[in-house]
Amino acid sequence: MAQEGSAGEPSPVLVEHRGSLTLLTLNRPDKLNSFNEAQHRALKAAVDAAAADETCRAVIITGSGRGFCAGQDLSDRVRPEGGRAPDLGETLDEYYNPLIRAIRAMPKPVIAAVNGVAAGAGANLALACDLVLAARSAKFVQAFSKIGLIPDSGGTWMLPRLVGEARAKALTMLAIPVPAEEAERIGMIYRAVDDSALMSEAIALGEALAKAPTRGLAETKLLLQRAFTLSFDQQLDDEREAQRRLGRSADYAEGVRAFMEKREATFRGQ
Ligand code: LHQ
Repeated sequence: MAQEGSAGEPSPVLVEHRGSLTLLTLNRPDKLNSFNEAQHRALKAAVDAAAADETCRAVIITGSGRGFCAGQDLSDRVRPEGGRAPDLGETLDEYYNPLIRAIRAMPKPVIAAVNGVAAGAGANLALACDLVLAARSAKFVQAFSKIGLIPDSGGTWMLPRLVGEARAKALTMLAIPVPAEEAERIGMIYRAVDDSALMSEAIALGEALAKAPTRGLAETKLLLQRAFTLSFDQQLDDEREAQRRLGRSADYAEGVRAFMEKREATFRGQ
């Protein structure tokens, strides 16, 4: 088990390798792990490294302290009366959009273990992950409308798909905090769990996924994500091509052999 970022200045993202599972912990607890530049750069680098690392077959993103992530660090963003307006589009192009795209494109499952409040881009970072587990005390807040912004980091795309347009409009326009259990009930997240069980449940899920046929999971992830933008016919064609690729994989051969031999399969992610 390797722990990086423990020497000198505390690293804004801790990276821990647990066999084939990589655990990324946002680490600015005094600021509820809100994003400054350093945390952005560190998380993006860690996500890219996990994507490229063939020994990594599942990723967990969580937060240290009592929050998951409070979105942009607004203390960096105070503009004096009459000061020059910032270009927030540049911020999205440089930081948030590449991060969200990297998570959605990563060819392995990404779990969000939401340990506390997830607000603004922090909520949408969690929703960009493939499986969201949240502690019962956690809540999700689309806080953007309180400061005159739109729900970025994919929020306007994800939310109507997850919870329907009517709820998405209410949650975003009114910035209503959604407790974890309600988030589960309305289909915004996978599951709410007891606070004390969050990390053990997330790690158990991550370890199970890290032993699964990784290539099949990656194809499943990408097919499900694209399903909303393709026609049924296009989707059937894409399923055929994915199945063609997977039919040639070692994990498929092992899965069928193991089934016929009535034993547990050993998948290698190949
Ligand atoms: C914070 C923050 C924070 C700094 C809590 N910044 N310090 C993209 C493009 C570019 C620019 C703009 O943004 C974006 C994307 C975005 O994410 S926009 C949305 C930004 N986020 C927010 O508006 C959320 C602001 N935070 C809150 O509404 C509350 O803090 C939440 C609901 C997250 C938690 O409430 P509480 O549990 O009551 O905690 P608290 O408010 O007391 O916060 C604890 C500390 O954390 C506090 O500092 P202090 O020194 O007083 O203890 C806060 O100031 C600090 N903090 N969020 N985003």
